[in-house]
Amino acid sequence: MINDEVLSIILGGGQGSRLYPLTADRAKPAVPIAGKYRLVDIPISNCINSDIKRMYVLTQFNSASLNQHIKNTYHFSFFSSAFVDVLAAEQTMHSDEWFQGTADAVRQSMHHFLQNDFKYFLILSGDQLYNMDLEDMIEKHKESKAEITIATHPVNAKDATGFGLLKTNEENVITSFIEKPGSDLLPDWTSEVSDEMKHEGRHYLASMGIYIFNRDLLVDLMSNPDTNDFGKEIIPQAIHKHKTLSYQYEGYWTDIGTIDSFFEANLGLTDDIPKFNLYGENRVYTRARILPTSKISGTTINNSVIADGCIIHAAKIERSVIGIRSRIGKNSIVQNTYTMGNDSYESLADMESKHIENLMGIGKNCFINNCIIDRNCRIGDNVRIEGGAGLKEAETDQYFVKDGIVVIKKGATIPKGTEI
Ligand code: ADQ
Ligand code: ADP
Repeated sequence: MINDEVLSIILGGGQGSRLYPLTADRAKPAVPIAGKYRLVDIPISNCINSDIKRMYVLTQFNSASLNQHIKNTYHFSFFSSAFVDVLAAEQTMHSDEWFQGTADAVRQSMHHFLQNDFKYFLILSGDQLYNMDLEDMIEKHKESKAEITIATHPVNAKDATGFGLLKTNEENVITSFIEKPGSDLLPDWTSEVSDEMKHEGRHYLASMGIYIFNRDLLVDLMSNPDTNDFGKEIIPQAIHKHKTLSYQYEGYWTDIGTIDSFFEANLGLTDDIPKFNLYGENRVYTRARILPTSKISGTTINNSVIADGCIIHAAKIERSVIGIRSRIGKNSIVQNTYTMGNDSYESLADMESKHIENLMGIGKNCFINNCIIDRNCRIGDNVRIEGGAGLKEAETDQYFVKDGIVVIKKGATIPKGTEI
């Protein structure tokens, strides 16, 4: 089934500076998460699970890994109108600049969207982890005859200042909206949330950055070239002129736009009962790679997830996410770590012909804690990486330290015996 009234636009990221260095040489939607997926698989899967199968992914720059991933993953029947297309910021007769903001990204791509037949724009953020029935949101939008609907989520005071906050009336129509207010404003701000949410300290209703717009309205709003951003300009201005509904969602939802939140969201998958459920009825789609099973020996594994195709001899793996085709050598201890794995396998013969000391992966006798290891890294034998709150921010060609997390850059080699 395809919902032929809805066209979905996935905002795939600005310059991705908050996720640097994971976005140093790939588009943000292509950042690998959860051992075998890419960020963009989350919004795309939410759409597919809701029968919305026409999607554009807007990204600031084209990257080979993003295009390959989309091309190799989302195949629809020849007879179907379904598609997932990547639109990168492009120079045109009218514009020679990168997207200036979320609304500008939509504006610059509007000529592509309007070639399709549809009634509603569904605008999604590309860096959030959640599983939501978008079809229900569209139904509520239609039933209430709203012109705009914003998905909203109750949050606590600590998180509130990072979001657009809103107030609603009894009919869930939005009456006020403020983008990322200062904390001095919070005491005077009251949102309509349930007693259960209040009990959890979640007093503020935040915009999830997920919007439905009636087609003609968005086309009209985009004709003002001075507005570049949904949260800062379009939404605060529109709520006073157009009926804007709040669609409240209380399930798990988290922003994964920073190194810290990205790290926590990944490691959260190792909890006894993870808040984001990969094992439910709703699938998260990704590339079907046809990898072999993982081979593990001599390893104590606790609260960890191990993707396909790994070869592991570690002593211990604890609270870690181990990505596809990972190798971990004897006696190594890996904890509180997300290692993204490798794009290909190397053999011992490769080591000789490429004149390299180590295969891609983690060597022998290593100790790795509080670390993100990007794809295709070589961590030599006897390396010790100890992230943690006390570790100062730092950057070298090989790694980057942020919020106590050591991020080993894509393809980096950490020589044997290194201590970080
Ligand atoms: P932010 O997440 O801070 O707030 P923004 O940085 O605009 O807003 O990002 C929204 C989405 O658009 C993200 O997926 C981002 O990667 C993407 N994006 C940003 N700039 C882009 C560009 N130039 N081209 C393409 N994509 C781009 C927004 C709302 C808040 C709301 C939060 C919820 O403004 O009101 O509370 O989302 O996370
Ligand atoms: P994804 O990018 O979705 O994770 P893969 O992990 O299968 O997909 O592949 C990533 C990249 O590595 C692709 O460019 C692929 O062509 C390349 N690759 C995969 N296997 C090999 C190999 N054995 N040798 C060289 N390159 C490979």
